[in-house]
Amino acid sequence: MNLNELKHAKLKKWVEEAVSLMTPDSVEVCDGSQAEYNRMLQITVDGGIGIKLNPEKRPGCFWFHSDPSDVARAESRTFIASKKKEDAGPTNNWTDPAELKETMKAQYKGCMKGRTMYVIPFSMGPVGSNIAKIGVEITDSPYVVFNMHIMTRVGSKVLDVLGSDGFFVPCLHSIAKPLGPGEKDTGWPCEPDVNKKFISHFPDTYEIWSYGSGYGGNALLGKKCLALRIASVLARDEGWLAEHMLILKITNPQGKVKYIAGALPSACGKTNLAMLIPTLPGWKVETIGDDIAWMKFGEDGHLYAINPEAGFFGVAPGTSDSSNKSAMDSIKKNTIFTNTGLTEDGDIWWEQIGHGAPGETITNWKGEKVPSPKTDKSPAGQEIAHPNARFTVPASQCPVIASEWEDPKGVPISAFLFGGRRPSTIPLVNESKDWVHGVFMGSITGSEITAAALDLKAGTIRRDPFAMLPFCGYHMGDYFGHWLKLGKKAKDEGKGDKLPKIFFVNWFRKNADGKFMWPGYGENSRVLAWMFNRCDGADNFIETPIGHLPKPGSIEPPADVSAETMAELIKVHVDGWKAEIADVRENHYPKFGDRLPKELYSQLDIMENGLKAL
Ligand code: GTP
Ligand code: SPV
Ligand code: MN
Repeated sequence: MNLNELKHAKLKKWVEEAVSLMTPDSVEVCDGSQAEYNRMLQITVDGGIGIKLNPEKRPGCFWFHSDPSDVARAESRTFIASKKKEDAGPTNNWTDPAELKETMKAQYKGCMKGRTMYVIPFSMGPVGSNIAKIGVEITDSPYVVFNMHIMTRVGSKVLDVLGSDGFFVPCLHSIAKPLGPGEKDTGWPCEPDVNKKFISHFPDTYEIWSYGSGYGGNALLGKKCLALRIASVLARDEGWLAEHMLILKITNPQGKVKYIAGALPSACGKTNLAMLIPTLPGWKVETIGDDIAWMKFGEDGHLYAINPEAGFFGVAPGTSDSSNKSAMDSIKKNTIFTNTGLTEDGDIWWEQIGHGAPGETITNWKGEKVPSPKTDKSPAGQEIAHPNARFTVPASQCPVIASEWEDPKGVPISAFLFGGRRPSTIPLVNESKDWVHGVFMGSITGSEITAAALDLKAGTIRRDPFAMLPFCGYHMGDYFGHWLKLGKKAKDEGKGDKLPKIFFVNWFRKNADGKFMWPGYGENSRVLAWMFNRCDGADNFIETPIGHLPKPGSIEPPADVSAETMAELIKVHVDGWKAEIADVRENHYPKFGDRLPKELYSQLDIMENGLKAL
């Protein structure tokens, strides 16, 4: 399709302005077809950036490795440029939007020379769903085009829904690597100077401008930029929720179904939980989504969730037949691998894949040939796959995708879970006493930093409220207020009993030897079953100052977990909680100033008093 065929005047004008600023050699409007997908892949293969994997091992699969500057989200280069600084809040990088646009325009000038500009109309959510939203991404990266094909719903059908005046989020992207006459790419094209990369959001005008990165959430702008940072602002303005949550369907042995949405920070287990294979006999888990949930209250008072995405952009290292068989089965074909290892026989490999690699040598994520690993482990710092190596795969290829995953009305949520990587204090599972207490617990959630962010020190604990720290497009204090407001509204309308219950989980407690105390993965079904039964009113809990903990014996420990360890996992660690409260009081809550809802400070007092009485 060419530009003149665009019926939407505002869209056409925006694209024309981008063309005159970025001066690409040509412009293409994407139609979302298979032929287009194949053609984009071929461009990257012909350009020497992508490698087609052995079709006998991985049919339809391709391997890429990126630049060392471009392997994860760049949080320090991510900006929330609201008109007023205070609207971005203390957890976001703020810059004046007018100044930022000037700076970025100077960089965008001529940045697509020698390349094609692709205009990608996409829908986040089933096309036409009343929870879905439309975005249009402009990019000069064919890699972005085929990844967007997988991750979102792309093409002419989206333009049909958009009509001549529908709402869309403009998403401007360039890898920032213009080509001179006859010049060709010599590797992964991007701006290698991290300080020149920009991932910018303009919440007052619902716009996204990204420059210099071709990787993941920095470049596939439907994902974190639109579906979380801009969508969280839309959700605040329109009264719904845009969250960093997986959505799973769970069926008990009696055939009863519930849907659970769960927020865990990046690389803390959402994809794994969404595809979990229960070790508990008779239980079944199916996937609706693995990273993002958009939720609106229905007329009946239930909260309905859709997965706005159409694919998974999953962490590769650690994924194996024993940890996540469904993910391994999903990625057997038609998958894009980025920054994994590449074996001599044209297949992929990563740490903890469950086996060594064939042959004498293997290509690591930097593109270097190194000795082939005989086991599935590598010394720290010498990983073959980058710790944030990822696969991009259509959700429809997941063997446990729920049949209703594309239902435009969404699925009714019975429970939320929040969690993070906490080596101490935080119990295996804990139910909040009520909605306000749940919001309080969400607001104080912390986690060890993982490799999913470029410029942070992995391993240190930071507060990551609702797993939204890098993804909330406005003041976090107001975000907590938004959650409280939705709960209050439901109660005022007499629909409080329809609100999802709120739980906290921690699969990552460690013992004195630094070993995980809980086996995790499929064994997490024991915790999901406990939550499921709580939602049905089971008397399986005890009241404590931190919330409802499992009654001893109400969660049968897995074979390799002793009774003592189990008791340790579900008890109140008074000293740890006291330290937690002190840290929240001194370091966390004061950041939000008077935008922190008063109810949350009261919750801190209530918990502190309760702990004193123990
Ligand atoms: P993002 O895509 O970055 O948002 O990550 P995610 O939350 O989907 O995390 P994912 O499921 O990809 O898991 C990340 C890492 O955590 C992988 O290396 C997993 O093997 C590991 N992991 C997942 N679940 C568990 C668990 O229950 N226990 C332990 N110990 N590790 C887990
Ligand atoms: C995350 O970091 O939470 C991801 C990967 O899901 S990215 O899309 O790069 O943000
Ligand atoms: Mn994520």
